[in-house]
Amino acid sequence: MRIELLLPDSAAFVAPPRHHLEFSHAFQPIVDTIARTVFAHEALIRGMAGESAEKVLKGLSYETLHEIDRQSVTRAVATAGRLNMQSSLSINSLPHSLESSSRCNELQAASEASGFPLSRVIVEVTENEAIADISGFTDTIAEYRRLGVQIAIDDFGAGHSGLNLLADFQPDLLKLDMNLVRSIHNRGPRQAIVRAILQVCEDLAIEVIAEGVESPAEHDWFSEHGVRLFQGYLFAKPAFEAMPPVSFP
Ligand code: G
Ligand code: MN
Repeated sequence: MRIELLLPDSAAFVAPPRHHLEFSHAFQPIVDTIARTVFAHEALIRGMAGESAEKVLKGLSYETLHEIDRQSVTRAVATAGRLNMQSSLSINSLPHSLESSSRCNELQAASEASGFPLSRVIVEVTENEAIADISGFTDTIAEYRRLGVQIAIDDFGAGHSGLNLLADFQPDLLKLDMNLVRSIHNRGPRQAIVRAILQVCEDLAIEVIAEGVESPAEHDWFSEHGVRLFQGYLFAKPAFEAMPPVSFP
């Protein structure tokens, strides 16, 4: 289902007031272990005292969740600018809250105000939500791509659509769900599935990020299979309103 925004043709249109919601972000590095650089930081929603996203978002209405989601993108860009972040910035978003041109305008305005360029913004969406209306979704994504924003599919392999999604939509990046990553080095069936995903991504020129890497053995397996981008406690935990130090393997 697409949310259609009906804009009046008069120039006197005034946007509804937006109340300020109390939340901030922690940032977790996504590292390139070949170049030994920080490729991006993922912005993760936190309470003002660092509370978990789960705690902040629990029990909120659909409308409030979307309002948080919308403010999350612009606020993360503002914080990245303030932190003088030199890497890319990866931000989670619900596909439905991306769908309006005012969102693109807000993102552009946040980028200009903070000095953080849109060419270093990545929007992460989860495959389940993305696939609900694929043609509406690809139209929306085209707008973001025109601004230079890159798109990642988050938690890939955790939902039900899996590889099907890639037939209709090719993201710039694909984040392999941590359940596929966990103990990959001694799980035959996981290895078979992941090898197939890696092959598809190579054929479609999609960069893969292995998420939730906790052990050197997990990193080594992926590294031997051509993956160079990683996120996980092995390298760095998320840090509240800060860019944490990274330990490279
Ligand atoms: O859904 P998404 O992939 O955006 O969420 C990332 C979540 O995974 C964050 O809450 C982050 O704190 C958590 N996370 C990041 N790295 C690791 C890890 O190595 N292990 C575990 N268990 N969780 C992780
Ligand atoms: Mn994510």
